[in-house]
Amino acid sequence: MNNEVRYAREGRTGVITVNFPPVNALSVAVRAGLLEALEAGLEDADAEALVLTTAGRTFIAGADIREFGKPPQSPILGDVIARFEASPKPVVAALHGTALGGGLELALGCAFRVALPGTKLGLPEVKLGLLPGAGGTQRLPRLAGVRKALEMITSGDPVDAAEALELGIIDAVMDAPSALEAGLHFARQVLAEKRPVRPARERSERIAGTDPTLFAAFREELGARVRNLFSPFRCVDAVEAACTLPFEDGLKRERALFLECMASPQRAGLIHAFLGEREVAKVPGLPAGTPIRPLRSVAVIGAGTMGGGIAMCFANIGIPVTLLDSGREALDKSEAAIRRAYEGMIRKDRLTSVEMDSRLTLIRPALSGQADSEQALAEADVIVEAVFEDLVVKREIFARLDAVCKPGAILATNTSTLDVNAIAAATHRPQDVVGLHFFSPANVMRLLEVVRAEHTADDVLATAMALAKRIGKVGVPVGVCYGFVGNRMLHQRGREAIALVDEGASPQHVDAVLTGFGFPMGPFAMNDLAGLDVGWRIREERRKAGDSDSLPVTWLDRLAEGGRFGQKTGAGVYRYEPGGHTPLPDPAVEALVEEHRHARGITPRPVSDQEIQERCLYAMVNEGARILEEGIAARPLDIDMIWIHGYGFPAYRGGPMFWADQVGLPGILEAVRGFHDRLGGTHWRPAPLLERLAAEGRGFRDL
Ligand code: 3H9
Repeated sequence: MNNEVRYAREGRTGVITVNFPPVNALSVAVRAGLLEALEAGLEDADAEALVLTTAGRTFIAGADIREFGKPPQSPILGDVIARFEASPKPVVAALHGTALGGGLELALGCAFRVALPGTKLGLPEVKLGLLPGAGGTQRLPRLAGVRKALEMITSGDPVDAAEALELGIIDAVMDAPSALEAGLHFARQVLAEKRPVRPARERSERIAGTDPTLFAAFREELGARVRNLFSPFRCVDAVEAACTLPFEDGLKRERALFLECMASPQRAGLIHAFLGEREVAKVPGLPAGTPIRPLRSVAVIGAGTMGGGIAMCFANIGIPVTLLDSGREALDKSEAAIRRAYEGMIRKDRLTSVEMDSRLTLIRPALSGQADSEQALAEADVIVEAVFEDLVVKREIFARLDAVCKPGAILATNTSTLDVNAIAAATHRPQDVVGLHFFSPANVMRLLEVVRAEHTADDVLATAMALAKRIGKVGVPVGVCYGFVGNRMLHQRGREAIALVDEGASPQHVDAVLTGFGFPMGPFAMNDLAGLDVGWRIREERRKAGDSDSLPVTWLDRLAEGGRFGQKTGAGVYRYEPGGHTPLPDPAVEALVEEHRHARGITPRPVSDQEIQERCLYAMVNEGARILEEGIAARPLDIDMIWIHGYGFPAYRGGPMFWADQVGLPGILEAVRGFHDRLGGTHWRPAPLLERLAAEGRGFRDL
């Protein structure tokens, strides 16, 4: 027997224990160990029943993701499960923590399932671009019914033990000191009652007579939600096979569909996104055991939309926050906005009113300069400054924080563009200063760029990364430069989007190509949502500062000058019905664009979908390569996580740098060179890193 799976006996019950930290994933060693342990249990004459359990914090969380993409090794999971299902001795799967994917599939192959309260059970394969490939699509509908199985398998969302019991997925929920004890107790009952075993494969009552039109209707529903995805539709095909084919044939169909998903680029992208989200927290060069500073109370300076959203992030995890502003009106408005946001969550069943009340009591508005707000600043472990983008104002605030805050407090700025080194230099403790760049709405968006300035101490960076995790964000470390990583790349995409319209495309054409690529929104619809005034002010500032990368005045600036600020004014690049959010093409914008072209002597030409996609996305990839060269992002995956979690880059494409590797760097380089020759501009000059990797036949993945 191997180290990962052990067999022992407790009274009349044999116990198979999987011990493969961190999540008992079904690696090849675990699969082999399971078969050996089962064999030992069947040969053990004194064992009349068997319990399958796991060590550590969770039951089996699925197949071992790290084996995907490599040739499959025997024994395959489906065969292991078949052996458990055929066991002449009843096997009780004892579940705790999470029973997911292949882990739940193995449990479904056991004679009985018992779970501790709070256990989560699910088939999340679809979130990795896969489908349950070890019988889950065949056994779950037989236990839980077809509609519920379709919902669980295509959403990937788990159910808790109580619901699983109600649905018939498990046989009991037991409040025992451990899953093992629950399993042993249940096994004793089975033996005492001589309870008959009815394997899932033999149960057909819940699938018999399924209305065949259910599947077409379900596909249609899915089409509206996840039109670009491959695996959810294969999940439906597999569940349909459970209802139309004999069990063994259904398994074969499931396996074939699983292999199709495994071979799809979406699977590769989604697994890169899954692993990347975890990898990004491990900051290169930051020792694993770096101490973390305390996080017991927070002060947020500036009660605008950002400040309010940031305060909510901390209140949501039970940390008291003082929200400071120099104006009473701003504080009142912010309080009302925070309440409205929580009420919205209640309406969507994501929060109870009791939870809302306790969160609201944790957020304490305070007028700056008053004794109570000074005291809150003096006592806070972390202070997040979120006032408007003005370096002089921010430096004044940091100088004051330096005078008021306790030693060791972390002084964070939420700037999206300004130089964090210059802000840190306004204090005598630059080691305690870090950038925390939240994205709007701060309480919703998962990305947090953690800006490491020149003197930021290791433990401050480590604390900022830990803080991101605690408030449910994906923290990504970045260096100091204009716009950091996300906005710097966005600037390049925006430049191309505007220029494409100058040359003849319509805004809706540009948006349609990028939503077709998988973004939830095109660049212009996004501008309208964020407010055209925001980008306009930034472009004006950059022009005034003589920034070499600034854009000339464009039709987009003209729209903002005319008071079209986007959704909030009912008109921007698009027009909106009163109170509506659907972007509608506006002839007034067409006329303005036409006028702008005329003034610049441009004759509009047809622009292809391919050109739109390449110019918008290759401009980002080229800039991403520069960002890597400069060390502003340490790894390509950091850029990928920023774009997936902050800008809606489709996770199934893995992020811009992962996607670029899949497209092929030589082809991208050739196109970039072509754009440079045709359009000019330093931004189209190929990044040396892109040139080097393409010449060496390597990809960003090899860095
Ligand atoms: C499948 O089962 C296919 C089958 O149908 C068919 C086969 C034929 N494998 O998330 P955490 C690592 S597909 C390998 O931070 P948490 C993870 O990378 C699978 N490693 O912890 C991390 O590593 P590190 C279906 C895995 O407590 C560490 O464990 N199953 C796997 O926040 C801790 O992870 C799933 O999709 C894995 N399967 O959450 C479940 N899972 O420490 C995916 C995790 O080096 N997993 N790791 O960074 C999860 O949803 C969460 O990890 C879980 C724990 C809820 C279990």
